Amino acid sequence: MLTLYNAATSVCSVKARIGLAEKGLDWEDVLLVLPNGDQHQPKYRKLNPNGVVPTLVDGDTVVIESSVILQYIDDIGDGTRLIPDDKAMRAETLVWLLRCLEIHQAINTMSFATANRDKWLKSKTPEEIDALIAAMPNPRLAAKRRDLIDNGAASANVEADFHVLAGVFRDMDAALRTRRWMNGENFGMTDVALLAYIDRLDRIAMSGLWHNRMPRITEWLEAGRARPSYARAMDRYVTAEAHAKARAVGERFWPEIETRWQAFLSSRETV
Ligand SMILES: N[C@@H](CCC(=O)N[C@@H](CS)C(=O)NCC(=O)O)C(=O)O
Repeated sequence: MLTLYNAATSVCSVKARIGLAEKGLDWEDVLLVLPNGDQHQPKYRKLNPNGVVPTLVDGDTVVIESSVILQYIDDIGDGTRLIPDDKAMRAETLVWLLRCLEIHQAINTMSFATANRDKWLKSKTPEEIDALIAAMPNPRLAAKRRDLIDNGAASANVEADFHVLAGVFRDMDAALRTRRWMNGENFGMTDVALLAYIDRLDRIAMSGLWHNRMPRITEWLEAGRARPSYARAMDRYVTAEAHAKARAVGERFWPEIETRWQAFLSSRETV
């Protein structure tokens, strides 16, 4: 039996769960509570020295990094291959899997500049926040987390990650103009890899980043959400009430993000 160390609402965990469900694989969950710092417990850090979820354990094999986990489960599962056979499409897919590292960081920035920051500031003492940040093993990511907690949507990280997101939306829109899914006529690895990230932005009320200019991305998101794998990966982990709460919090921050996003788009147009 596969064991997935993951967290209920974590985007990378949802991504791994969608992949497992698409492949028709069974797994057992070990659910970590990230705001409690479970990811920094020594026993978990032996599995994942980066102190992040998800981690997949298959017997003696420990696999970290959500995009690598997707490739691993594609290799062990019997179901339809997620990675395309076509060489060009496969190369494109691998580039998307590499891009996921920065895409995840951009989604993390948008979450911690808004809804997650709000939650932390309301539920934790400054000392608890300091301790959680100090426990992060990567000093660069810890400095970013500090900046987002201190500065919220005004953080320079928000603008930097607008560049990443703008490129993602541009390339998704271009691909979806020519085909039904990111992987072609069939749902595949790139779709699995991207769904949880775009889903998160929408869940925290930020679909305005793309929707008016690129409605195809919303159509793709809705089609992905309609798949049984999405329900399997999401429904038993996140309640409708929790989704509604995340959206309501996100809506409070959207006007500020939207103002910065529009300024960012205008500045690009004038370059
Ligand atoms: N590149 C990693 C990123 C993993 C990651 O950062 N996961 C987040 C949740 S989506 C996490 O565990 N955060 C814990 C923390 O920030 O302390 C992957 O794709 O697996």
